[in-house]
Amino acid sequence: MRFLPPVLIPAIFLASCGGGSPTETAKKELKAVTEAPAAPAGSGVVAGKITFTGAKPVMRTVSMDATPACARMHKEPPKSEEVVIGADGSLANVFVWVKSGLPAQKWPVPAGKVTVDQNGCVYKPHVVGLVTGQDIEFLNSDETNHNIHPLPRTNREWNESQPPKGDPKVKQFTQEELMIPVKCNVHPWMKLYVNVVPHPFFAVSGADGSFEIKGLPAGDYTVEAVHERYGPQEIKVKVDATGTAKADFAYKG
Ligand SMILES: [Cu+2]
Repeated sequence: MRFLPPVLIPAIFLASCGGGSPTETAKKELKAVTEAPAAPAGSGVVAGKITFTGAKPVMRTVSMDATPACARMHKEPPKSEEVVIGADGSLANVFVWVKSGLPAQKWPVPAGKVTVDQNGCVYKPHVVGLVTGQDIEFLNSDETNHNIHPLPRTNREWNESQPPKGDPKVKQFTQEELMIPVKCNVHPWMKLYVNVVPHPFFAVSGADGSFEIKGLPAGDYTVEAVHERYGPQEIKVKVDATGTAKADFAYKG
C-alpha cells in the first residue's frame, strides 16, 4: 500500500463522515495537498528577436591546454561565450521572461527537468531558465573531473565535484533569481548562467536571436530581457487571447 503522508489522514477521515462544513473544509485541504493549481488555459504568445547594434566585441580564445582531456574535444580552441553575435547581428543566450502582469497565483512546478551537460569542458547550454523548485540535472560527458559551483546572491551556494562520466546530479533552486553564475573550480573558463523564475513563461534567445514564450493568458505584460554582460531591458506588450505580441530587443553594447 502506498504510504499516505500524515496530513492526508484527517482529511480523508472527515471526508468519509459526510455532511456539514467540516467535510467541505476537509475536501479543500485534501485538494490542496494532492493537486497542483491548474495553469490558466492561455494561448497568447510573446515572440521577438534580440539584436546587437554596437561595435562587435572580440571574444577571447579559451586555451584548454592545461587539461588535455578537454583540449582534444575541440578541433580548434573555442571562443568565450560571453557575447555570441551572429553574422546578421543576432544576439544569442539572452534570457527573456514575463517580469510582471501575470495573474496572481502559484504556478505549478514542471515535472520535467532542465538538463545541463558538461561536454568538451563547456556547459551546454550556456544559459538556462527554470521554475522555482524545478529539477535541474547536471551531466558530465567528459573524461575529466568537473566541479560545479553556483555563486548565487539569494539561493544557497553549493560546490560539488563530479567524476568523469559520473552520475547525474539533480538539484533545485528555491528562490527567484536571475543570472546566477555557475563556475567550475577545476576549469576557470567554464561558465553557465541559471535563471530561476516563479512561472513557466520564459525563453532563451537562440543562435538566430529569436525567442518565443507561449501559453500566456491575455493581458498587459512587462517582458524583460537579461544578458550576462549587457544587462536587463524591458518592453511592455499587450497579449490577446490567441495573438502573438512582438517584443524585439536591441543591445548597443
Ligand atoms: Cu570543469
